[in-house]
Amino acid sequence: MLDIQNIRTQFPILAQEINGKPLVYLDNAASSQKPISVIETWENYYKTINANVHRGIHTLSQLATEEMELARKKVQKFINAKHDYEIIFTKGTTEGINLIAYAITNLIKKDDEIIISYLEHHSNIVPWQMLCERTGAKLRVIPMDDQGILQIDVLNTWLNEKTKIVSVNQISNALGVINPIDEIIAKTRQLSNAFVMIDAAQSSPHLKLDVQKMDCDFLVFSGHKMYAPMGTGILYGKQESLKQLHPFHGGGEMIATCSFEKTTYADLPFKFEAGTPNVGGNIALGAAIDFMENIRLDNIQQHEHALMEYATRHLSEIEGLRIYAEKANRAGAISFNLEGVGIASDVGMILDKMGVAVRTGHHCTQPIMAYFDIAGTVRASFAIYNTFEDIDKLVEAVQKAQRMLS
Ligand code: C6P
Repeated sequence: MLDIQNIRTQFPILAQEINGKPLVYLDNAASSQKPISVIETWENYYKTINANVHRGIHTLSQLATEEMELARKKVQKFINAKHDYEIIFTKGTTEGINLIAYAITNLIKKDDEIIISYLEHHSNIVPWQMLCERTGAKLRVIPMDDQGILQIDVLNTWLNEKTKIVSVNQISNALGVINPIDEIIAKTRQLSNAFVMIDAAQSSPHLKLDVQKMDCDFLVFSGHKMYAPMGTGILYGKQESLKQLHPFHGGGEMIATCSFEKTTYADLPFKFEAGTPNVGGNIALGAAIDFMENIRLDNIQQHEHALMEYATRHLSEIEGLRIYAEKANRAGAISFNLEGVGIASDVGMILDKMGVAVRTGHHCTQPIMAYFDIAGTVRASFAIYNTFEDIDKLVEAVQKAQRMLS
């Protein structure tokens, strides 16, 4: 049995009151809170090590380099990558997707095809639209049904030699739906030579990731959603796949040789890491991975699954409350509306007054909102420190909002 109360004591922010009420933090899909081990790692880096990496011969620079490269190895192990140089530090999921969508440009011709899904966050839509504008390629979108389940049979006829990349998320941030990425990857391998990219922004905090087992080419996630500082993120790329791509940013770190006539690029991972990285943040990302691995991913998954079941059961008892994708296999987040009373943001404001933090609105997924013909939803999202009592307070606050807005 996990001692959630003990875990909670490791998160100083949770002891706060908001609007005179104990904080119930259920906006983890937007950004999770940070444990003291992560905060102290980051603080200690600035107090005792702070120096640039891979550049200096002096002791602090070497220490900073050692610590950051150790964090890279922790990430490698966390997602079971074959090599540490397949791990690229970024500032988040958005940067990782943009990096690939830009770096792949030279491999894309007019009328080639890029496949995404209906359930994508804007950051897994817009970079591909920009790539299509640059190259004349076409974007195809896997449809979903009214339970937010992707209709992946279309792939049987869509995948062919024109398909250059299939990029989908593992868990939808708006609905919490877990997508059938194993089947999507298997079909893509069977019917095309396309790259596969997985947006793991919402799965890395909740599910065990194994990139070798998944057999994806690229996988991206953000540190700040999994207990690490903001401005940290990871792009994993299979060695053979990354080697086919052009660099994204040019600058320091990413060159082997540079002259006015010609520049040659550094080996992986540095070819994709131009400029000074977020050294303290990356080291603290390593501490966040230690935190999660100490609890164990299967324990995290089990606890959050129980929270999801409890929340679904109790929220669905509220008359007039609609849970989106209620029948789908979901993790991390539950999205709902009080039908006929106010809009999602009105509900969110009342919840905030009661100390309950949730996200309301379109969650950067306007196509999903258009599908359901709504402006937005109320989204409660979970982390390891949430309790059944948090869910009770959420339900109570939603009932109060319903009374106030009716
Ligand atoms: N979703 C949410 O509240 P960044 O902002 O780069 O860390 O992550 C972008 C992103 C990409 N893909 C998915 C599936 C995501 O959920 C997110 C971030 C947050 O749902 C902020 S919009």
